[in-house]
Amino acid sequence: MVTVAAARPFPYTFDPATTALLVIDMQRDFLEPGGFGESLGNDVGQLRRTIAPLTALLAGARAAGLTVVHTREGHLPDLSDCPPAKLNRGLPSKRIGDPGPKGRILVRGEYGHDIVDELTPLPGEPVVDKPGKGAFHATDLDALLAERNIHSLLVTGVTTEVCVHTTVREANDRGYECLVLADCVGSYFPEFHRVGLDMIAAQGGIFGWVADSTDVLAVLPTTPVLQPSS
Ligand code: TIU
Repeated sequence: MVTVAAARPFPYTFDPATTALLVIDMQRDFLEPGGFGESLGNDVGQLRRTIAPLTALLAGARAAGLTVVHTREGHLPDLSDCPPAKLNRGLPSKRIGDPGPKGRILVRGEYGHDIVDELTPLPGEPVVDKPGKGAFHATDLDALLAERNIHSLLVTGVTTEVCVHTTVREANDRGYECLVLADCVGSYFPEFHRVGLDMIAAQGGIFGWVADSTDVLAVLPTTPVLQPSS
């Protein structure tokens, strides 16, 4: 067991062998111009500060032998898995499925839907495609984690108050202990980011814990932990 002493609201203890690094929706559609994020009127540059610390954390997690799981938000080409309420919500300049400079917006298989080059998954790392904001909704994430005996999640990705928050709430209700890495999650709205993190750690850690990635890197083993046999 290792402990992140600086976590708030109190130290976070985890067993690296039963912990996964969850990387949520680090897709070009959210982080680069011409995608879904920009079509909603957002400044995608706000999210890019997460890439460098997340690259370092990913390297540390891989060296420690942690399970690494990536997610991507997106839809089938015929949009049959996109509820009309989601398709029509907001006043986007382009809607989900419309053609854009990086391919059809938020559609699986398109260039913009995939993960940014800096954080490309390694072969063997699960990539969970999700139609919703939460990573557990309509996916096999819970089964995939159970199969690997995962009980704790180091949560990273975008955006803090949307897909990260939804996923942390889902995970908390399913019994996972979530540590959200403040510098590895990002929002188009700095104030939502700050308050979103405060919400997680408030009330004695109502949804989980919050810390910086350097606090985790300082305690991660530098050689691979043995994965429990499955
Ligand atoms: N719009 C926004 O902030 N986020 C999303 O639509 N999806 C994710 O957070 N991944």
